[in-house]
Amino acid sequence: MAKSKFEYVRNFETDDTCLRNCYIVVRLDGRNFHKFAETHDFAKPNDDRALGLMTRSARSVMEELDDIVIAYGQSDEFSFVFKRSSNWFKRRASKLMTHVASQFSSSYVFFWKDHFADRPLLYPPGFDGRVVLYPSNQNLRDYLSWRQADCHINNLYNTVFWRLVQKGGLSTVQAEDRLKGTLAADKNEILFSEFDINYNNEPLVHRKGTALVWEKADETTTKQVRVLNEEKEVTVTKSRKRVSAHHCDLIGSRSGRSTPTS
Ligand code: DGT
Ligand code: MG
Ligand code: MG
Ligand code: MG
Ligand code: MG
Repeated sequence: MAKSKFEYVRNFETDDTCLRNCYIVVRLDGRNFHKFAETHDFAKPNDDRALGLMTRSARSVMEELDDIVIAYGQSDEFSFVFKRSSNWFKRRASKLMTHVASQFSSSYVFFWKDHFADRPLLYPPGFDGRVVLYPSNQNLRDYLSWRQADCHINNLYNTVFWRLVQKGGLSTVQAEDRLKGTLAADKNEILFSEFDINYNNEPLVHRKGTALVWEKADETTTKQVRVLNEEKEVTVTKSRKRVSAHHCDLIGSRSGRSTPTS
């Protein structure tokens, strides 16, 4: 078929192929979730319904899209790591990023009612996305450690901050002043001496975030079969891949590995 005279506009498209042999990381972050959390009365500092919905949406991304080997999420963000050899959508950054962002956003809305039964969704949430390439295993490990360290730092701060406000009778301004210049050890001490809280006993999902990985699990089912005109029941075991969630140190000692929560 002859090309139309308009065909040349295709040449304006830029090449955004991701460099080969690199891990492709897509990180999403909720748009203005400060307001979104306020509007929907999220519990402070952590709302387990909201965290559960983030994880459910990330699971949908892993199940529906190809080649994601691990995902890690905390607060209003989730990172998705594509395997180094992935050739999905010819490694085009915009295709990968927009598929992740739209699958995640539509899942967030689709599964909302399962997590917030008595709370209507008041306006459509959005998520930004970015693509980052990591050439080595060490770089990828450090990336995940960085996000998990962010989770830890914010959660420790928020845990003390909201204790001081909710139980300590301080205003938010006073609590902010009180925490100015404090180190992690000081915050742990405030929690322990004033509120009888050992930070290390706070829920793992809040302290460590959520890692999703593919795991093989044996599934056993029973089937009716006919053998030589006789009905027989046989058990069939199939190995299936499924996404499982962990709340543990992503990088560190081997003993840091937790048992899956789902
Ligand atoms: P952005 O990302 O620049 O559009 O703006 P934000 O407001 O989304 O800022 P960000 O992503 O740095 O911080 C996440 C916000 O989401 C933060 O204000 C607290 C809120 N948020 C996330 N998870 C929870 C939660 O479980 N409970 C409450 N109360 N707030 C949460
Ligand atoms: Mg942000
Ligand atoms: Mg955000
Ligand atoms: Mg964020
Ligand atoms: Mg099309």
